[in-house]
Amino acid sequence: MQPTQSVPPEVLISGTGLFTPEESISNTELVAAFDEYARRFNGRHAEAIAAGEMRAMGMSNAEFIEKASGIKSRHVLNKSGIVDPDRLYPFIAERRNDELSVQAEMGVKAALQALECAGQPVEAIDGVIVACSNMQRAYPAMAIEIQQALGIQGFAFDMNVACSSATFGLQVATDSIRSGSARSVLMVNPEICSAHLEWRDRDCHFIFGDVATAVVLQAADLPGRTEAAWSVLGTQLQTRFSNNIRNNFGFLNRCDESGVGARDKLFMQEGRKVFKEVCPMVYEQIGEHLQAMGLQPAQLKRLWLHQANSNMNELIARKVMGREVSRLEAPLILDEYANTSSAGSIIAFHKHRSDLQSGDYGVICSFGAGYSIGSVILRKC
Ligand code: CO8
Repeated sequence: MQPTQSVPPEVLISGTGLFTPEESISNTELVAAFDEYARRFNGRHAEAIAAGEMRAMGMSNAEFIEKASGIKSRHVLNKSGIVDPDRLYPFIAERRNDELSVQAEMGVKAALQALECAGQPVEAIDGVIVACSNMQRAYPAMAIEIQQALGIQGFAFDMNVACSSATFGLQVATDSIRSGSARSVLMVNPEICSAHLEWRDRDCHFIFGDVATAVVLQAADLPGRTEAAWSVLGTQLQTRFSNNIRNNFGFLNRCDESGVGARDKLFMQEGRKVFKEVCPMVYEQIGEHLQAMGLQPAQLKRLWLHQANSNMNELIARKVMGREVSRLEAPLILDEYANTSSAGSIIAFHKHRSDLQSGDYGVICSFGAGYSIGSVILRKC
């Protein structure tokens, strides 16, 4: 008997979901709270500042923020704590172990929308991946909690590749379906960036927001609402170590009391260096990835890019396409959401794909800490 050769199934993205927190902070509100904090700080330390023993805190500026980053506002789980000049970080109450955790709750909201969009019953899902920058606890995995909350069988696990978690998650899900270890996978990106941002540092206090996104991937021959789905043609991942975006928070912290509460236990970056070093890596990767798939940049109808900085996205899109690129072709969502780490490119895909036609090509591309870059080339079914 001839051995049968199994052909890996075509993998589709058949649904996406988005949970947006109700509360939002404009640049003006954020700057007012920061400046008040800075004035009080400078007042408390007036003598030391006058004696040259301490540097006065500089004021923030809403125009600078919008010009340097493109960000106008950010959605957050809790606004009152962040805009309180005596605090400048969110209030997020602890929950009992028998309650759904905050991160799982926002993930479930996005996941339900994605399942509805895909027309998939929970029984059809074989695996759940939570892919995001920071987990609210070490274990058990948030993905397993979401799996239980939704009544999904099979497996679930968490993974973290910072801002590139979602594209890396898309590759893992695609590979699982191609290899036959799952027929359908739910990938969720619940990002609570507000809890690991230093809102008292003017260099970065404007950068992040909170959100959750979810994506359903499935084998093309599974039933569902696949007529508006996107075929995953290829995924490409790249990592290169850098200290330019770093957060040293972790379980080893208590083993050396001298570092507890120090600045490096929250998000830190060398923004200029990141901008300069990451942009070429991204546009070169997208170019190489397209070439490997036998595609020309001119065939790309949309670039759903990571949402960290509008100037960065304009540069990357221009270099990929070899011409100026419109906001329609490379949509921006960071003006309203700020940087939502792994969720940014997925929000762009969620909100800006319905006008595209059957056979159109697009790329989801993330980039960030690690450094880590992921590109996912799609064709509309
Ligand atoms: N108001 C007024 N002035 C300011 C402010 C402010 N808020 N902030 C800085 N300035 C001043 C600076 O002090 C500086 O003054 P001087 O020239 O006197 O020294 C001047 O403005 C210029 O500052 P910068 O050089 O820092 O300004 P840039 O033009 O470089 O803009 C950006 C800063 C917007 C941060 C920009 O560099 C940028 O966006 N870089 C790319 C960042 C990026 O892509 N990072 C990757 C994403 S992060 C990630 O991967 C996720 C990690 C995990 C999630 C963590 C969640 C918390």
